[in-house]
Amino acid sequence: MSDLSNIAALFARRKPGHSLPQALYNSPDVHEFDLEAIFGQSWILAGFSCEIPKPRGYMALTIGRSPVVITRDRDGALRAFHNSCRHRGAQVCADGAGARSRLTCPYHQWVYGLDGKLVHAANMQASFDPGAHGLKKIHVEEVAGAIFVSMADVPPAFERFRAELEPLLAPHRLYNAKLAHQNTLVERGNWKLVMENARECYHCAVGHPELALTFPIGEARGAQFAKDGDPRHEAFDRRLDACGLKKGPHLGPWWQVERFPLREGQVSLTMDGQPAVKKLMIAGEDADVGSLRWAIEPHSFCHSTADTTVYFSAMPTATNETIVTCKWLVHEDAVEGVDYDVERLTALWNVTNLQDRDLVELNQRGVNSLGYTPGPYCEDGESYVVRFIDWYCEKAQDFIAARTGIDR
Ligand code: 3BY
Ligand code: FES
Ligand code: FE
Repeated sequence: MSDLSNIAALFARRKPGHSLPQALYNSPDVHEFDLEAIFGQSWILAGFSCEIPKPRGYMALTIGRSPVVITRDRDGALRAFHNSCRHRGAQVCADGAGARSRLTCPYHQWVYGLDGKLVHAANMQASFDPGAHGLKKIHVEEVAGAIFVSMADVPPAFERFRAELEPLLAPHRLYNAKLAHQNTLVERGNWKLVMENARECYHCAVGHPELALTFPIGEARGAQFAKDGDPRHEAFDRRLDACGLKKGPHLGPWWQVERFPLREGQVSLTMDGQPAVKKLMIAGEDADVGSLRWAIEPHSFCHSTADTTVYFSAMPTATNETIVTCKWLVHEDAVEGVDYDVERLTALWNVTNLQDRDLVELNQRGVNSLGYTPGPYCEDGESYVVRFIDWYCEKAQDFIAARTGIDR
């Protein structure tokens, strides 16, 4: 990593309540720093339990430039590893998911068990110790059918997050879900611009005419979905009580979990506001339960409506390039073409993500300008952006302080 004192100076210059100094959005050194200090030190929502079925499932993904693999053995236990061969480092499993009983490196065919142990390495000398060359473990946690991994030696404390997410997410029965569709978008923008855009709806009324039908864009300021005394919310609360669904909100240092009502008469985040899947994920017949928004710093948000859960994840791939992955989960018994249609299921987020990509790219082009000056966030409409940026700066400065003693 480059000289941390240069990066510390950038954070020292930032003005609270304002967008970041230019170099934090477009310097290659900061990109490298973010991969290690942020993506290397956080919990990442890797995907869902249903993507790694028992027995012998695996899922591989790349976090920044670190391939990781998550496995589930016959015993049902989840394990996660750096997906880098202990021979000469090749990526063992290509990104994606599937069923395998062994992980074989394509380069020289070293073979690993799903527990990460090296079980075969052809023609190695007698002095070679296979026991010392297993895949390197990383941390993994499972909450209500969602899988989180962390590459940190000591990851952020997880138990409060689990306790807050579990009771709200469990009724969506993600353990009984299947991945109906996933896709990716390459955005020519720094990951922080992608996330700033994803954390506000200040742009939504003009930027997302389709989303505006269902999403309460005027209210989406942050934790202020819940309004005491608002009759709509009181009716919503009664409805949730009747279904046994909890609302939150729970705001943690790196998460937000909250169920909120959609716009009047709308029951799902779809083009027409109606459910996209006939077989609901929650128990019962009532689909009018709003959306559970659960968002994790640094990279993701999900919306769980009665019929589907949609996942959005932003991964930095270069200083000014981010890959956005979107996944849609439906009930495992829902039949494509009968209970749902992929085009209808995915249409709203596809159009929204493309609109957001254009906004991110124009933001990056202007941020690159010789004329760029950090500007003030809207305290009301961009409160979750402020939260994200404050979290980012604090995490970065803690990382720098722990390694150099440079305090903010
Ligand atoms: O965090 C969210 O909910 C995303 C989705 C739509 C707009 N944005 C604020
Ligand atoms: Fe994996 Fe050689 S790098 S077997
Ligand atoms: Fe948007």
